[in-house]
Amino acid sequence: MSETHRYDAALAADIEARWQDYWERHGTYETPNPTGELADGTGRADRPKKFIMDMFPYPSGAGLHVGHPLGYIATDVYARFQRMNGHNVLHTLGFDAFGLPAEQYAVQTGTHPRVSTEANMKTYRTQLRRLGLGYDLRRSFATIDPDYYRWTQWIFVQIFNSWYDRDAGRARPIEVLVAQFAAGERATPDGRPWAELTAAERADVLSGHRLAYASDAPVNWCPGLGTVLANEEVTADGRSERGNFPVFKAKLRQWNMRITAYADRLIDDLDTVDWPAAIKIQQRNWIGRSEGARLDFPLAHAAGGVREETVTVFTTRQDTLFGATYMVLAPEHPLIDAVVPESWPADTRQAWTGGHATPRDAVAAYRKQAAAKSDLERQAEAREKTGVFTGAFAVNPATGERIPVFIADYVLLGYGTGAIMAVPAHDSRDFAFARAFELPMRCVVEPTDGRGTDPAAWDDSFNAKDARIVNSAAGELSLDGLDVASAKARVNAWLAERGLGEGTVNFRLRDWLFSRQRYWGEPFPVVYDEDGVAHALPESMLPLELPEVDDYAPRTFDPDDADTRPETPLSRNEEWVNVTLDLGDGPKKYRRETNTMPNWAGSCWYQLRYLDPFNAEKLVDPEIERYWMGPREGMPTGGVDLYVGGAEHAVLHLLYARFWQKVLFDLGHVSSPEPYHKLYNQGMIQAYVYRDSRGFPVPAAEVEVEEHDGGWVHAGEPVTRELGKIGKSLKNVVSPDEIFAAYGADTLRLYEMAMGPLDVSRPWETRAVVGQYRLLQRLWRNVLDEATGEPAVAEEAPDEATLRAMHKAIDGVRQDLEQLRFNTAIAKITELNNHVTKAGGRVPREAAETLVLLIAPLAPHVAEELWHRLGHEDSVTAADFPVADPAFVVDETVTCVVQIRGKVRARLEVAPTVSEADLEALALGAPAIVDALGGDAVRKVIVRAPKLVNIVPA
Ligand code: ANZ
Repeated sequence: MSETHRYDAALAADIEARWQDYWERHGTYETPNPTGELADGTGRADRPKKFIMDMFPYPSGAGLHVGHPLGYIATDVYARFQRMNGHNVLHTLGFDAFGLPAEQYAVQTGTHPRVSTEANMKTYRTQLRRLGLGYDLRRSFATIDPDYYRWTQWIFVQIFNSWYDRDAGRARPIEVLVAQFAAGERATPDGRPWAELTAAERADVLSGHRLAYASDAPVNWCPGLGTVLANEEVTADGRSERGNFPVFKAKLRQWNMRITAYADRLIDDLDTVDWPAAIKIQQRNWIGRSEGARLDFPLAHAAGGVREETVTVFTTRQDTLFGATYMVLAPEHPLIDAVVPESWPADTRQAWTGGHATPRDAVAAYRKQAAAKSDLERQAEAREKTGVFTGAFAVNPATGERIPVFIADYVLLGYGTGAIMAVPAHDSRDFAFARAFELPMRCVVEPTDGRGTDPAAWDDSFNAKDARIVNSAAGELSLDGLDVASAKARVNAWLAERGLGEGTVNFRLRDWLFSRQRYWGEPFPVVYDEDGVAHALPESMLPLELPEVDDYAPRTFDPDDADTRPETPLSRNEEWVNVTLDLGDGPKKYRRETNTMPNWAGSCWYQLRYLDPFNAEKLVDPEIERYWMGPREGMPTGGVDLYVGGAEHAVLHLLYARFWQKVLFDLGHVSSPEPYHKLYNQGMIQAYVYRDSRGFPVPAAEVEVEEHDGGWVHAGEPVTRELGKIGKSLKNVVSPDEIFAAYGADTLRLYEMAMGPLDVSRPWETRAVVGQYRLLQRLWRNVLDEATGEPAVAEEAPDEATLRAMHKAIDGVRQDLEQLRFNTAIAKITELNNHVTKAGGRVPREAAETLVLLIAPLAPHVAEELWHRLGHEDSVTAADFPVADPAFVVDETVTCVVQIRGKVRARLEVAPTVSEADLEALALGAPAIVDALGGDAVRKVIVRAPKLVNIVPA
């Protein structure tokens, strides 16, 4: 028998290449828009839409390994399924192509980052095509394309030119604010009329409101990378996420995005999107909304009496005000220098001074020590509490008591007001500090655990909030007997009456540090005039293209040298930096901004450009945007229908993209305030890592299993095995190319989808891939004659059992695909395939076609080929996904109880659809009933199909 039509790797490769060419030639995955350049006359844009998206990749030099495409295959299967369900499906993939690795490679090799990035993208495109991913390639782009980053820059300009109007609850054009200042509706910071302010002064005032602004704030400076970093890019232990270098706080003039203006909306709108609960929690925690109060503590003169200066604290426990027995300021707090006295006051305790002769010495020494620690280290609960007395006193506004003011590193400058009222009896950090520094404690919330009200006898603070306030009355303010919530409300009112403070909401979220000292990023569309005032470039000057430079290298420094300062590669190109431009008021000299945008910029809005990639007039046409992204039933804030990517982006990309989308929404450029309606986090494909006795990874491909004891050996030596990430450094990379060669893309797709539920991590096992290959081989043989390649199906209707198996599979696979349960869908297809194999003989055409249609989203090449050989002209991608006939899906029989005068006499197994007449006949004919009736006549039969028959004899 000739083997030429057997499904093997060579045949798979041939089929796959042919169909990939076919799809490309026919534009099979090209999706029409309702209007504009991509509109067509097919009417497909009248169908319901589905916008299905992956987090786009950064094209690295190593190409794809088998772990990368897990999510891409999943969205592709879902997209194909929805296409077959009659949806107009938008599915494409671009590249997030600015970023550090290309730049580092450029530095090492002298290759322009664009050149290496383009080459990497080419490899990716080849590999993605080889996987059979159905993308509308017309809509694909890279963030480094000037046509794309023109709009990234344009959005920056929109953000720069707007401010957050708290009264309106949204962003508005900056001209509205200027008009308010000019009309005197809004006072300038120093009260002078707007008209009297110089241009630079006005720019300064506006900068305090713009949603994109430059400021001299302490930022995360990473000498090892030569750039500043956003908070989200710094690890919990204060190092750079990339490269793991130390990060220091340094005061530098940098661009920021006022994302904090959106803190509330970023929290509230999480309720409208369909995201994994864990990601929502991470975003909520990152934004960190705390309700509390700000209140002022007056400082005291050494001799007694209050000074003019006050220290404002932020507290979430204003109800414990009477228990505040000292204060703590962050070591960097700006007020400190003004309050530190020349010498230690008389009532200074030895323990407070740190052994220093003067408060100034003590403060200076302590500041130095604190600067060397990361915020996280400083806040660690268990750490020994350190600090020093500043020599200054403040007055507790409720008790009138004089309380000492300390500096301690557990208070952070960047949170709240950078100062706290310390309530040692009810806060565990304060408790530890008070113990270490012999400071008084006062119990003001009555413990509910029987420990009594003397903190001196306690092991730790009492923090429970379901308790009553005690020891809290002085003057007009009494909180005694109130519960915590009422006491907070009472204190808020008292503070407001006296002008001492007010209830407020504080956020942990900081503004987004938006500039990097890099070459390979979007240039800022900003120039500075001779007064140093920043101007956004007009739209006609965009894109501002990245200039060619001789030296792309960021200047990096000794990673541990905190005193270094960054140097931007673009600043080395004087010709580009110094320009004469006409910004509307005649040609003038300007200096360009030489920072570039962070690599998050391009991914903040790419979903919008997929919609309308060729639009030269607008970011996106409003009608097209509404069609694909607009709010609709079940998704009040609109957005992409399905967005699949890794959970590691919880607070970076996913937060930034939501923020940009909201600004664009406020300014009227888009109709949906949320970018991604449904988010799904795929798990990771891991692979075994084998290590030798020194702990070094050995090439996984060369490891063998030892016969006798089942251990692993490499080059004759025993090695250990564990699961880890796939990567070069762990020597466990499996390239999809190997699997294509051994089995074909359809097998790889099936294997990745069958490995387990999509959202859990799973170990790659090359040996197990063959299982899915066999499924395809069996399916192939069930449809075709391997000798001739002709269809081998029976042109007759399937029998009852096969119909049931078919419709059950259809029903189950449909539900599974809808809910992204690809592994169980494959199990059901396998079951049906086994059923028809076992039935023997030729497979009825209807069953064969059902199998082909069910597997089409998962293994599209095989499905196309079989569909074609079964005699269909059109691509299987255009076929309808089968719909189950409920009659065949329900359980085969139900039990019917047959009674005589209400007594059970027989049980019958009947079809659930049995008719009343048939059921009556069945009951009367049942041997047990015939016996029981003993020939008596029947007066009445009551039938309740399919479960009950009651017979009443005469
Ligand atoms: C008095 C108090 C009494 C506090 C008490 C807590 C318990 P969250 O919930 O995270 O917002 N705090 C305020 N600013 C701080 C800073 N810059 N560095 C370190 N700690 C700071 O925490 C708010 C609480 O953390 C505030 O409430 C303050 O301590 C402290 F029984 O004030 B509390």
